[in-house]
Amino acid sequence: MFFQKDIETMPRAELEALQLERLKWTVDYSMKNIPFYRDRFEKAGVTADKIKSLSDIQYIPYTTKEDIRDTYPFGLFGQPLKNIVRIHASSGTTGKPTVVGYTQHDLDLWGDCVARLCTAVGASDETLVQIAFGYGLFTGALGLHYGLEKIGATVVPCSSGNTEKQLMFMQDFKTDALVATPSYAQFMGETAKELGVLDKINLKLGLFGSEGCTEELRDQIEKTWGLFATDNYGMSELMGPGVSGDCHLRTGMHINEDHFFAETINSQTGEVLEKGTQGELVITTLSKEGIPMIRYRTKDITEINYEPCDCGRTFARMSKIRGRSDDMMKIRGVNVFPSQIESVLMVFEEIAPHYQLVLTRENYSDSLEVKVEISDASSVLLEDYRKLIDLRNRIHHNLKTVLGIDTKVSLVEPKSLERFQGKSQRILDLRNK
Ligand code: DLL
Repeated sequence: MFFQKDIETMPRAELEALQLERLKWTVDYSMKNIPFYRDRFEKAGVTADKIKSLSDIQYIPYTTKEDIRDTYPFGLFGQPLKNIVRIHASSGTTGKPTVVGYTQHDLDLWGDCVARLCTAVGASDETLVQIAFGYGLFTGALGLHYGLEKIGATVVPCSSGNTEKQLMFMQDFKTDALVATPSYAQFMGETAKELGVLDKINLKLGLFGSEGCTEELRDQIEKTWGLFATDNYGMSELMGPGVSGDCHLRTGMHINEDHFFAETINSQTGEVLEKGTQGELVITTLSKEGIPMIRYRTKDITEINYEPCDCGRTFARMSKIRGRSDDMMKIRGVNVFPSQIESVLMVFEEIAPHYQLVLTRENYSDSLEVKVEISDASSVLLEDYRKLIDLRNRIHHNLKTVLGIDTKVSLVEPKSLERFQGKSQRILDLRNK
């Protein structure tokens, strides 16, 4: 199913010609309207006229989150506030949030991009969908909200939290689809089980995103709910959700390439990588007016597949996010991503999909403790010391095989680790404490 079939299945040569035209427009527009870009491009000798092919993008400097912070709040806006109709912001853990603005034109495009991705996984005007992302400055809720309304779905803006009420609506409204972070979807499933209402709910589709979710965790969520779980990627700086998402075949997330140009780079050296190579995703917006982003370093690690998809879309597909270059933990010289740990943990039936990674430093040496929750169903294990030790040893062994380093595995009681209604925060870094 398509929302804008002509665009989504455009032959690649045509698509690339469109991208080139829009790239030139974006560079020209940004130079004319945004002093930050004008200064940068003048220094680098960049003008729209000099861009003759898409690969010429390599001569344009990168933009980073620090650039947005340094120009806080509106310094990168391409339009006066009179023409900005919406502002969102992402809550940074350090310093000022990053603030983004949208013109009406941007909001229309945003709605189209989200509508395409929701349609690609089977949402339609027959779908009743509950949005359990937090409404507010976060782009997730309103982004999905307007995209789903655009396809005529019946949208219930529940926001996050109030889990029991959400479960009641799911039963009473016969809700078909859920929009949430994967961790909150899993938590809602656990609560539904506890309340004995799981089999009274008939969710068919999960539109998940905004945080990493390994295939193993996705399988667990599907098993709990009996739904079809899909992954959606985006970030506020680029628009919000709607940058890329699964189609029904789930062989990678289709990038809305008529509005976003994607590259991968070596995050250490900044060198552009061969197409298809795993690296840090760099995105250039091609149509945005409110806050165009040129060669924005996302810090998210992925690889892009340019082969056409069996679904008929010609838009390239990016893999699930493998991690963030700044989430990568360097432990005694070894690079470790939380997603690797999650994949190992999820295959153990005795544990719940809840874990925490605690980093400490002693005598200049880093240690990683992996705290894992015993699942409710396996709580009998807590009475059997020998079995617990055996489970812990098996987890430790598998982690060592995959990561190549020793970790300390601690099994903790059911429901003792914190639950998240928004993005989960699983790393506790105490190394500088
Ligand atoms: O999370 C936008 C969004 C909302 C996307 C709802 C999808 C669904 P930010 O709050 O700015 O925006 O966070 C962006 O979240 O750089 C990634 O590290 C992470 N992220 C987003 N989607 C995914 C995903 C929204 N599907 C940051 N898988 C990004 C893994 C994701 N990580």
